[in-house]
Amino acid sequence: PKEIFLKDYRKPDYLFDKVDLQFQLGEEKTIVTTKIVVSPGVEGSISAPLVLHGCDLKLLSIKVNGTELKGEEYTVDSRHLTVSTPPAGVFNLEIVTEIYPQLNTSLEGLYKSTGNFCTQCEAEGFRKITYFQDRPDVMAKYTCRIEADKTLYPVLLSNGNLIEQGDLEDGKHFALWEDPFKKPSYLFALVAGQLGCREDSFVTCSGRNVTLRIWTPAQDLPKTAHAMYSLKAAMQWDEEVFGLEYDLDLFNIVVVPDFNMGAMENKSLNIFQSRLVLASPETATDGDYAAILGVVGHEYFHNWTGNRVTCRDWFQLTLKEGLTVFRDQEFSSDLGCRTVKRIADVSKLRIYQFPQDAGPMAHPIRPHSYIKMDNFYTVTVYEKGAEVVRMYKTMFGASGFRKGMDLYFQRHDGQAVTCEDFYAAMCDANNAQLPHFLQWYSQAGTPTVKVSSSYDPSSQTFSLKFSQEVPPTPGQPVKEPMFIPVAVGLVDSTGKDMPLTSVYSDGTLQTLASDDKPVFTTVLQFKKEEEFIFENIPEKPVPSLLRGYSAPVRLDSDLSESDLFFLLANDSDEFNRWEAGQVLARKLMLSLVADFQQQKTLVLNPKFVDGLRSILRNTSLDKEFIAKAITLPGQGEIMDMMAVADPDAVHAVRNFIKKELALQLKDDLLAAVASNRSSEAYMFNHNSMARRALKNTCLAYLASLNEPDVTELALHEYKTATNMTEQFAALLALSQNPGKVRDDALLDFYNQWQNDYLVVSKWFALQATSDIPGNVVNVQKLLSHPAFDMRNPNKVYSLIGGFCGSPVNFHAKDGSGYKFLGEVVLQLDKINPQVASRMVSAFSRWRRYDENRQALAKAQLEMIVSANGLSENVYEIASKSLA
Ligand code: HT7
Ligand code: ZN
Repeated sequence: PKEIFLKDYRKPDYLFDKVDLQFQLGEEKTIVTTKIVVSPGVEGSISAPLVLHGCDLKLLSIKVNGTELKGEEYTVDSRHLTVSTPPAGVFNLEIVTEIYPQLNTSLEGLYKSTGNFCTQCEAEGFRKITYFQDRPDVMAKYTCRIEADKTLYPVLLSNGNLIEQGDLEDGKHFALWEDPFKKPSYLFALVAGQLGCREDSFVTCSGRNVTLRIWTPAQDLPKTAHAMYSLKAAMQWDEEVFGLEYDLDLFNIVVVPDFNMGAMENKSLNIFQSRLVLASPETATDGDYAAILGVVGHEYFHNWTGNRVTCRDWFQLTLKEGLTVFRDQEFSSDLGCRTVKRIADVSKLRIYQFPQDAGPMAHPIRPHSYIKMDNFYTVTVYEKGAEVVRMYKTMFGASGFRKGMDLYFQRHDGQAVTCEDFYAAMCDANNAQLPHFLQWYSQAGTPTVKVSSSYDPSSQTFSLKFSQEVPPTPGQPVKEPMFIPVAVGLVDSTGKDMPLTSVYSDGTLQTLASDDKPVFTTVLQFKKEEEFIFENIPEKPVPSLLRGYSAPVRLDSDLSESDLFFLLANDSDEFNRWEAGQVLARKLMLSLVADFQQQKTLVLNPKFVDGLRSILRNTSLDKEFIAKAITLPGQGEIMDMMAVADPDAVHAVRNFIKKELALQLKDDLLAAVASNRSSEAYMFNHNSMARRALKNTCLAYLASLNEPDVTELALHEYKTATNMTEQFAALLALSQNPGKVRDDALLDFYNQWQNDYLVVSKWFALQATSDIPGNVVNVQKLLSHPAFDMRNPNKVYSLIGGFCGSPVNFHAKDGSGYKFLGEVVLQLDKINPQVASRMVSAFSRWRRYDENRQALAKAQLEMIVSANGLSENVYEIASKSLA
């Protein structure tokens, strides 16, 4: 397979000014006629051949300026169509291809999902529809005419405005769509099928009335209310926070059950997988509701960050994804609770991105090379990318960030640009120069920031010394220091923030505040080793470092255990309050893991129990914050901190702490469950969700005791629940312990929800992620459950992805988990390479385990790499994992 490099980027030889597409949709075949107005590119030489991408296409004809090309005038291979000597100047190209959407299980290009036609063109799916320069820097205005059977496909949608529709012979009809905005091919979309719509409208800040439609099979329409609410909230928010207004009179969202990722931001025709639109209190959890809000917002925000200003090439993906994730995070924060959202986002980064950054697939947020671009839609590009955008805001403040955004749109509307263009807009708008900051785009690996502190009572100064280390990653053995913004506050002995007046570093004194404008948190920016000395500090403070998680780094500070307990109880920065508890928990878990490995009796530090008890009893704290603060770090996080990851020891220790806490805090936990019951109708607002989160977290602790009274309690919660959030949490609590109660509850749940495929997916996920011993056998059985379907990515992610996320069973000593995944990957690869390669990623950190496990996982990877007909998607991940 061919590796593609960022350094080899060249502008396209030809420009496409106008693209007219015509689709004749049929049951056996679809005919696509593509008419393109082609002109020479800025750097293209006149005699350059015109090379078009194409994949799985049957070419029926090709004409230039109306004349059919002869065989010797073009060549076709499995990936390209090349016109050897195109005419000089502007010319018309017409290509007719035949495609077979009904056989397309890869879910890229044009395919069928439950009888309806739909498309997915990002990243390189358009080339499965027609021959094209399928790259994001080729931007054109499109029209799209769709012809199809009127009974089978009454709804015909594409991008832009509907300009004509009507009936044709033989029971067919047509629709003609025109998109007035230039766009790259990856934003093209088409949908045809039997769909109903929920319609609403939004009046933009300039007074334009926009029609909003959410399309779904008619029976699901009642479940689209929350998505519509989310869309309108997003439109409002983008106007208020960024001054960005929607630019067309129509915005469509279409729901499909079969979709490789979450959703897609096609211009004015977003396509979503069902899970991220459909919700009712009875069938969707608070987590689902929150995800819908975030993803509907995310796709809508792409209209400006991605569509109006797009990427020059796919290496720049983080330009649109990192920025748009940052925007959706801020949107959700503003509509909910900022601290809780920040905790959730940072946890996601630590649980998923840190391991990627420390493994064989580590790559910078802007990768240097790829074999299959699909493999780089990663937590690094998305979530770490969002953290990099967040650092601009941390450094320049909200108004400086807004100025940078304004300049970015002013300079680049309608263009395909690079990460440097975004950086330049931010710096220029703020009259700043931050050359080292660009390292964040090119260096992989999570930096570790070391901090040591000292207080000098005689001079009343407090010093913080920083140093950093960026670990080696594949292809990058040596790193340059990064530019890191660290938000800092100093907490006095009463728990209050000290006013920060001035700070020395590098021989310069910086005044931070005046008497009438006190400052309690400041952002220290450092590159290499640096010391910062705060003046006028009357007593020894406890430093609160990296407030709000101001940079995506691992922090290694010299804070003592008692400092951490103090911050857990007092820090005004709620994120750092949570963080102090997590640092304590991580230290505690690691030391108990060592005890477990040495077969010592496990004893839980009573101070930790006391710390969590006071959090649980603190009525002034937000309830969801409490739920998060009493939740232990995940098994993966702890394994990541070990020289050799030991899933059995980490699992045993986490369970031990959970049970011990449940035992010692039982009364408080019972009280929290009782006082957080409510008979109110389901509401999607922070207070109601926080109440449910706290109740469910406490119930899970209690059920871990596996005692008759708590089992009774969990059963009661299960039976009396009136919404999925509480019903599912109770089921989860009950299913912690193997036995009849668990089996009965799982069966009861399935019987109740068997006709709702989204709820059934949750049922698969719950069983797949279970840590009950020997769970691989159950998961294996579920593969042949009638409700499971290997062609539906959502079900695959629930069952197979879920299983790989349960360390103790996936990493079973006997290799049964690895064998299971190895077999499934090969099966899946034949159906859907993108999904198969996501699954094979679970093997990538095999070197982190003991020798026995390493050998077992490696054998599976070798088996996969040597399989006949393996996709490039899976090959790239598996071979890089073995390298
Ligand atoms: N921009 C969208 C990416 C996407 C995608 C990429 C590869 C294969 C399938 C895909 N479906 C959607 C989603 C987003 O980030 O908004
Ligand atoms: Zn996106």
